[in-house]
Amino acid sequence: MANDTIVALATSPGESAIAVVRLSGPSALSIAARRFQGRRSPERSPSHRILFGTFLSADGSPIDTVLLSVFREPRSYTGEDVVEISSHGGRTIPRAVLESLIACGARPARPGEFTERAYRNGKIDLAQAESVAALVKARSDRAARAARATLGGALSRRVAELDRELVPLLAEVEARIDFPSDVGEAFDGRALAARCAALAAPVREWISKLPSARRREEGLRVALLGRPNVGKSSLLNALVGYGRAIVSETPGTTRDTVEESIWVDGVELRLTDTAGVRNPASPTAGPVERLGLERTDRAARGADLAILVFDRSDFRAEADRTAAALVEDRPVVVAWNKADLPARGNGPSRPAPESLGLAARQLLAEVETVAVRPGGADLLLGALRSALPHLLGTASGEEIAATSARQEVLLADIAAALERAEQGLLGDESYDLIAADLTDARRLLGELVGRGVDQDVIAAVFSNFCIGK
Ligand SMILES: Nc1nc2c(ncn2[C@@H]2O[C@H](COP(=O)(O)OP(=O)(O)O)[C@@H](O)[C@H]2O)c(=O)[nH]1
Ligand SMILES: [Mg+2]
Repeated sequence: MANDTIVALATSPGESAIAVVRLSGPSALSIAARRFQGRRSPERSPSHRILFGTFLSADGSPIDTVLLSVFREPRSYTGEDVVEISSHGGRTIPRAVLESLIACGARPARPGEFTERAYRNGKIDLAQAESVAALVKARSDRAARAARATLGGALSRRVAELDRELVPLLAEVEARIDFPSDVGEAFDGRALAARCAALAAPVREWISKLPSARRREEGLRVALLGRPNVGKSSLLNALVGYGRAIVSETPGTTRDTVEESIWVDGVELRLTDTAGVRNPASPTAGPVERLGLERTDRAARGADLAILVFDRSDFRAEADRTAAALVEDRPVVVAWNKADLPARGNGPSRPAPESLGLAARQLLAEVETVAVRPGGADLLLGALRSALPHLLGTASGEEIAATSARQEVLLADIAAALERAEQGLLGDESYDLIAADLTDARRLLGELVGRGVDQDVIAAVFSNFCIGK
């Protein structure tokens, strides 16, 4: 039911200094009033006020002292009456507040239901609603900034601009259908085709920027790869700054993949330490090792960037080349580790990257490291920092936000429709078909911001949210 009053914990559950329970709907103020004891009742409070008092359980016993914020419709997140109750955090108090409100008639909210109500009440369009999820998910400052811009209507404005240019174009083509003689020779198919191309170009450019926008939103996945015992786990620990992964002299200690994040220049790097790469057909490879290798493989395939680690003091052509092969065509930073040790044997201690099957364009940097020495991974950290613009694009002007999968498909379809119209105009196709393509492009543009989107799609968008948003 759209008109009931919903409630959810808006902050993440678990130990925290404070927690916020959010209530929205026509009875938000009256329900809150029945559980709140303070100098002023929420029902008599003006909008945008904070009340101090005691929150009561269903049996009237005090749960906690709280701050209660009152937002009256329509000046609230959802557009309805909203009450936010800030209590102490932790596992018990917020749950008790929630239960007390539910006992009083509020219904537990579905995922994304607050934002869905904001959308349905016309506070935001669908693109803005989707950016709320993106904003909360963002794993870099730039992604957060871009999502905030979308929330502020940047994407909606882009859509409106494209549409504004599309409308007269469509009108001209339609005029040709309706009154062919009126337009006559003045009708210039080539000029119109050029206008279609000029509309498709920014959409294509937009699409081309999405992969780096996606990386900014999700953070960079960085896999540490190399044969056993070269110092991958030690390097992860050095980067993270404490003993996260088990380091051992016994090769093959890391069987599972270990994930740890570091933030570099406002970007989350999601480091994955992997089991060393050995020949999986080796007779010594037991089932656990095989599993570890499968996970290594998966981490390598999912990585945006590989840190390929070699033991500079002990390069082993075959095993090290097997590890290098996992990198495939991904960007790579090579770490020549154990730079403190003298080279063993008499081969070259640092073979050329090309001899390892790495292409010059994928090799972002080569550095020497001493994972076990304080500061010994600083060069690696510096190389990662320098690699960021390459992987994430340089910041320039208005930041492109990662779109939802739904929007990405729409953008591709819009570009395709515009290009079909362009080709049609150049090929003297029937104006009905050209008009249909342009009409399609307009409809798809509208769908980007939620116009004419059917209920199932809207439900799917909000089901991806978490509860309380
Ligand atoms: N001398 C020296 N030893 C290192 C260095 N990095 C790692 N080690 C040692 O090499 C061994 C294997 O390291 P580990 O991080 O477990 O390697 P992994 O199998 O690649 O994860 C351990 O004994 C580490 O202390 C280094 O830069 N210099
Ligand atoms: Mg290890």
